Amino acid sequence: MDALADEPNPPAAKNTPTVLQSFRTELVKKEHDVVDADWAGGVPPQFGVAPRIRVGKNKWFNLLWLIPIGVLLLIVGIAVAKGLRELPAVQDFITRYPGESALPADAPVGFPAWLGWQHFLNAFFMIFIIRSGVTILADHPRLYMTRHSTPGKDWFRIQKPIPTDPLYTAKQDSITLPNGVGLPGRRHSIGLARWWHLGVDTLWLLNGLVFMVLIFVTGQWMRLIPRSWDVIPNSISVAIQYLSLNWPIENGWVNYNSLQLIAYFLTVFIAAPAALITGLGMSPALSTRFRWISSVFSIQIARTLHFLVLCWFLMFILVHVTLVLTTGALRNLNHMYGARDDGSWVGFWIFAASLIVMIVAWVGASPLTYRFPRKVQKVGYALIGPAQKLFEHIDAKPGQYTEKDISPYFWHNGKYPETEEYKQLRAGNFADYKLRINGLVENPVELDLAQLRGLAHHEQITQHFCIQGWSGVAKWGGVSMNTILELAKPKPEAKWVIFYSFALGPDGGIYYDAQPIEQMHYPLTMLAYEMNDDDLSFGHGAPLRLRNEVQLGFKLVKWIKGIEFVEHFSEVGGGEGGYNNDHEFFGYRQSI
Ligand SMILES: Nc1nc2c(c(=O)[nH]1)N[C@H]1C(S)=C(S)[C@@H](COP(=O)(O)O)O[C@H]1N2
Ligand SMILES: [Mo]
Repeated sequence: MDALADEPNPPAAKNTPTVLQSFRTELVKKEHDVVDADWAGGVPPQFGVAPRIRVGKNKWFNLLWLIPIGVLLLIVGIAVAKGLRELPAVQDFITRYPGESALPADAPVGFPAWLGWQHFLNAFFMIFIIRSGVTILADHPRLYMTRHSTPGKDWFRIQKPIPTDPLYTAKQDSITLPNGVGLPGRRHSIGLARWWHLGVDTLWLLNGLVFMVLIFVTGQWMRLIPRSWDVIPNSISVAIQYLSLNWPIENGWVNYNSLQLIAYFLTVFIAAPAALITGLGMSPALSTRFRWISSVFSIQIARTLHFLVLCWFLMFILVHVTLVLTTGALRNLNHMYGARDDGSWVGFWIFAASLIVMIVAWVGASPLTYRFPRKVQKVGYALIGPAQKLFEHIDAKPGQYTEKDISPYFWHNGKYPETEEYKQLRAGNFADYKLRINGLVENPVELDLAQLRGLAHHEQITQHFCIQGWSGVAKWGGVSMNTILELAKPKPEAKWVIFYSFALGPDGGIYYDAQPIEQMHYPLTMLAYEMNDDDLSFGHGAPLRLRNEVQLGFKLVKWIKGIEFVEHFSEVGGGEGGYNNDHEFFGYRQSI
């Protein structure tokens, strides 16, 4: 079928010198090799506020108040528990439920050395995962309960309320983290943070998998999974004993007390898998494929739960470390670090050595990331890239929503076009606009807006996933990329498609992005000139923008002026497959 059958004005003469001209010369080739003061166009630091949660409609509760409130509750709790222990009924209860649930006779005693290694690696990986995770949160420092990231509807924020400027961008909203907290922590360093987060995640999950296999092979699982309901009264008994400051007898080498058992069980079998599932719940490709799950368990719910899992881990680490050190530190350290049950200093020294390794890694991670960002990008991609590639092959077709799902507010993002070329086109209502399509195609063409509108109209209601964490559903109208392919006829060598923008990126040079040609055939890949039944606005990319629903938002180039088919993106710009990849170390496959 001829895609231009109904087209009154045939496309402009082909093979003229302009239609063949590439936009590559407008890219800035200079690659960043360090992260310094010019990072992200010299974006100045901007600090957020202490964490706040919403109470009621417009009141915000500063979570720092939890510290004095917690101390107060602890004091009250101690007083109550001490009082309770005077009561004969409570004393009988504690005698009946001293705090441990019986283990089967064949349960293993003590801790093997592999467990100590796993415990160390787990803690070591968690340092990077937590710090880079907080950096990712800092890039959109708000949490929501629905898929719409509507200003004023956030339930949690570490940033001031959103200003009223209608063109305020999500990038403007990002915050800097104090040194040593984030990884790397600088404002809008999400590209590098994601390599740390997703890269180390794979190591952490691998370590967890080995752990799961080994505990079931060796019988250690019996010590981690409650086997009888008496863990409930036993854990209440333990809680009273701890709170009354008359602590239960330590028997960790053989059996955990019930409170400890429940805490470990929840951490290993609930929190850790929940971290993985809620993390995947934020993936554009998976959410699009499994839209029926994503309808309920939207990216924002996933993000909120992912954050609550973090809170659980932080609380667990605090209580766990405190109790290990206050309930017979030397013996406890021997258990986990020395695989022995005595009062010697062996475990302590191994622990001290491991602590030094962790501190050095903690202190060195951000400076090394700023010094060798390209290496972080490469290693991160080596670790998580295969999964990202796999999810790209997922069918995006199910990812459509209905009119009633359209978000009341859709964030703006990126750097607006300020060039003379664009200003003039806009002033003339884009009458002189031409989309230039060339490269490895049989039929290089230039299309003006009337011609684009004359092509088969395609509409979709889909969800946008910004790398920073906000999301929104909108209706897009325009031309399917399939129609464009039919028209331009890519040659067999064309494997990647480059989209060029009128807008410059923060470091100069025009914004661009490379997409695999395979995805240009996906049913939800299109060029949009309409949004929510209106002409595409300036802020959202007028006159033309890309939609590809298996990818994150930054790949969806706005203010498109040209499309070039190439063999490989390494020929273009800094060679990393996109503006953000060249300049801010993002990845070129962003299905998760
Ligand atoms: N030319 C250009 N396109 C761009 C950007 C940009 O900075 N320049 N930002 C991207 C990012 S990070 C996102 S999330 C989406 C935002 O689209 P919106 O402003 O319509 O929400 O546009 C993408 N396209
Ligand atoms: Mo984005």
